[in-house]
Amino acid sequence: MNYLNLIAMAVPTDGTGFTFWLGAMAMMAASVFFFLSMNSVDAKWRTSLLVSGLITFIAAVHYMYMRDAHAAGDSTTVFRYVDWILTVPLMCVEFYLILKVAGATKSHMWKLIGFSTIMLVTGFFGESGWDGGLLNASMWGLLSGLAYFYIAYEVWLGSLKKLAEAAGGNVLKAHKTLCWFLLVGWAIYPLGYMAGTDGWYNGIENVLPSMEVIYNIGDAINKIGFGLVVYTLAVSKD
Ligand SMILES: *C/C=C(C)/C=C/C=C(C)/C=C/C1=C(C)CCCC1(C)C
Repeated sequence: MNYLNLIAMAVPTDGTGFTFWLGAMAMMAASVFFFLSMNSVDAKWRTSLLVSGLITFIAAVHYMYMRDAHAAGDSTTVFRYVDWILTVPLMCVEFYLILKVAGATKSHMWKLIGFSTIMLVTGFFGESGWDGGLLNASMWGLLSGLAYFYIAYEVWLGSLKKLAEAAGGNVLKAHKTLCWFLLVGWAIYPLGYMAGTDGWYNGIENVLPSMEVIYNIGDAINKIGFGLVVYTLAVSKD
């Protein structure tokens, strides 16, 4: 039986499978939208829209693989983390492009990329059960969380905040939006991690949706939602 038949059978009974299917479609549609919008905005925003489209395009491809893996009953962890290790640094590039007008430098960008890489690699070790002794899932999750907090700190209260405040106006507004995506949007992921791994937080999976569904919601908000914020910025006349 081919995957298409499997999916057709799974959709009515497998809500998680359906969110992969919906995710793939939404990411594809968003990519087309961002790419086609590039020509109708001011030149200074074109790269940002291009990056938004690349992020959702890379995700769309991985969602198709994850959809099929899930339908076949296989793990999606590797596809998930390959997707993130490509798209999260691109999101850091996006943050940098938005704050560049305020004076953000390449070194800010590399710092964000560096810490987000640490965040993802430690998360991957936790999910793949690497070590399992002292370095169990909750320990890896803690290390990953520290890297995440550092990123949030740097953008919310650190040097990037000072730059945005000095710039004022639309840049400051864009910075505020970015801050909330980082604090609320990115915080969806550790919830998914806790729902899908073992640790002091065991039992949380009883009150939360599954890890996969939580990650899919997070990706929709952060990849498509954030791209739409960039689009709104790009078409607004200042
Ligand atoms: C498009 C994909 C995005 C924006 C992915 C973001 C992922 C995270 C912010 C993941 C964070 C994690 C923690 C803070 C702790 C537990 C392990 C992770 C990797 C799920």
